[in-house]
Amino acid sequence: MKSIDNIVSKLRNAERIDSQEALLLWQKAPLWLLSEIAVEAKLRVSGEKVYYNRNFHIEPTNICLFECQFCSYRRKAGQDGAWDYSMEQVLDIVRSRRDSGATEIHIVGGVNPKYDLYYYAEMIKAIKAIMPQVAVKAFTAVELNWMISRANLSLEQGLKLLKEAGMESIPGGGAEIFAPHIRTKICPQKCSAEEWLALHRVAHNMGIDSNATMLYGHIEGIEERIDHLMRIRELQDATGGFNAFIPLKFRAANNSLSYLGETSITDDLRTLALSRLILDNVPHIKAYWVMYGKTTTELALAFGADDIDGTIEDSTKIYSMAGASDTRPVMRIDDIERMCSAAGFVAVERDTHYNEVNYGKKE
Ligand code: V47
Ligand code: SF4
Repeated sequence: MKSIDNIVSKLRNAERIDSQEALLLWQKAPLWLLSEIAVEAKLRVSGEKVYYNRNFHIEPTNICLFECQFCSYRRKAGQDGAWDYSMEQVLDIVRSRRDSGATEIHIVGGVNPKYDLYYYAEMIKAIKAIMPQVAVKAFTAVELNWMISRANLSLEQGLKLLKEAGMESIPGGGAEIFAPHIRTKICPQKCSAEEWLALHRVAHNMGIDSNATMLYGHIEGIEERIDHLMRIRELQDATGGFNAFIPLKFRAANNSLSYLGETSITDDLRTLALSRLILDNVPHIKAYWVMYGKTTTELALAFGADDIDGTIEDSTKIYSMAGASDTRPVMRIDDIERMCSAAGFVAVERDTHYNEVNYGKKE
């Protein structure tokens, strides 16, 4: 068996590690060592930069047919706490933020049978008519899979329709954990891992880039996390279409898995480092500040993260309903800059596709 020293020296030489090596690294490497080699890997990719964007979310509805065990956000139609915005209400949100400087709108919601692919294509078109310069990053592969198959279209046909409407990118949600024995327990109605990966593969081949996530800290073990990361790495080798990977910490309030509690910050940091070290072909590792909270996000920058997501402008409820500390998530740009510089990095504004945005900055 390989020693931990061999594995660390491979990583220091930017060589790829396999599943067994990743497992040994997880079991044997102390936290400080993971921090050191993950930051070395981050520096090779993005130097001293840490990226953020100006964005807001639209969550058109939380009414959902599915019953994912970890979800604190879904409601049945008519249930207390359910919402279902009309097209005009969605467009009012966009109008009210027209001058916010946002470069991205992130749209996700429940799987609500009231709406179909054609309705969402119209929604994207109407949003783009109000904010033509904004990139629409919309719908998880689970939502897309559901609406495209319900329209009896192929993945290519469905994605083409949305792309022509103005969808530029796909967020990373719905991946959860790919291993079927865990996936069928925590989100039995969601599309399979193979279907999630197939949708991203087709999107990438059509020039639609995307992100990938992993929901960890519930009933999965380290083997399933490593398997998940390996499957993302394999698809990325084939397409190169993932911009960022986002480990999502299970937040335990108000859902059917609340009895599990939450994993430790040490586990969060080790998972970030492991993600950076396994995913040698995914350029950006995102520490989603809304989910971690601001304190852990600052620490995440010492474990290989080079992106913290965006300003958010108090526009998402998924995490506040699951117990995240910021019940009204907003991050000011000077706070982002302070956080990055405190961790020894430089905050850089980016767009959805990781082009740097320099407007409004002094040369
Ligand atoms: O797929 C739901 C997760 C995801 C809980 O692509 C939960 O830039 C933790 O994917 N505890 C949706 N996680 C959010 C998402 C995302 C977020 C930010 C940026 C991007 C991006 C994508 O939220 C779901 C699920 O994995 N989730 N409930 C919970 N209780
Ligand atoms: Fe529905 Fe998404 Fe919640 Fe699952 S995670 S129950 S698909 S809203």
